Amino acid sequence: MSLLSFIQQSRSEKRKLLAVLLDPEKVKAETLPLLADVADLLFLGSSTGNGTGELVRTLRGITSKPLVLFPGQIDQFTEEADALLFLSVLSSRNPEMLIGRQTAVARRVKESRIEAVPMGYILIDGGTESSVSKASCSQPIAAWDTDTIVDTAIAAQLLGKQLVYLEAGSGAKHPVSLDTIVAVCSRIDIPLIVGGGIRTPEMMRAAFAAGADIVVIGNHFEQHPETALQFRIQNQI
Ligand code: 1GP
Repeated sequence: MSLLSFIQQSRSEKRKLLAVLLDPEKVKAETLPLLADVADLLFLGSSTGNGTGELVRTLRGITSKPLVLFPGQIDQFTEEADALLFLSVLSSRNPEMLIGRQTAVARRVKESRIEAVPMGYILIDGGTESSVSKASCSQPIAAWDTDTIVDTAIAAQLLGKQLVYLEAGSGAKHPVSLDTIVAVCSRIDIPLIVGGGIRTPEMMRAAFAAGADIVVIGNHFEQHPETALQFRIQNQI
């Protein structure tokens, strides 16, 4: 089954999904079996750095869960993964992040036949300068500016994106607010991903209850992999 069909089917069955974000340069190999067990999806990537190909090969020996590239850089592309979040940073006004980097890698992606899922990526201020903000040389949308966040998400859908990702930034002090999640998901018809600064099962469940279809957790599991089982989704909220 394709990644998009899996996400859409889960949504129609009201099944929420936990995506564990693995940074190839930071993840500890001994934590992978547990994290892969708890996750519904494994996102691979980071704002900088490389090593996704090797991580995909390691994970193939551990899990059959979908391995999804969530790249911060073009050189993180590997056709060995199952799917690629082909994202455009719609909160940015930097053309490199809107179309430049996508153009640079487009031919390789097309020729690889990997499933590329068009995604609108919306960076929201999480109270710290995020590495994605630095790496993309673009400003996040202010957390209070719900109208702009919602309008950007609607624009994503109208542009043909299949997913919207509300990102507070890795290690954000403040995750995307529940009010923002409610406002966005009441106005778009495509699946919603939320990530950045989610550190407890309660925060994860609250994001789901507000309307997120997928919650992404990275930083917390890097620091406290031993807590992963507490996040297992019992389907459901
Ligand atoms: C970052 O949204 C993801 O791109 C996950 O954020 O690392 O804070 O969990 P955290």
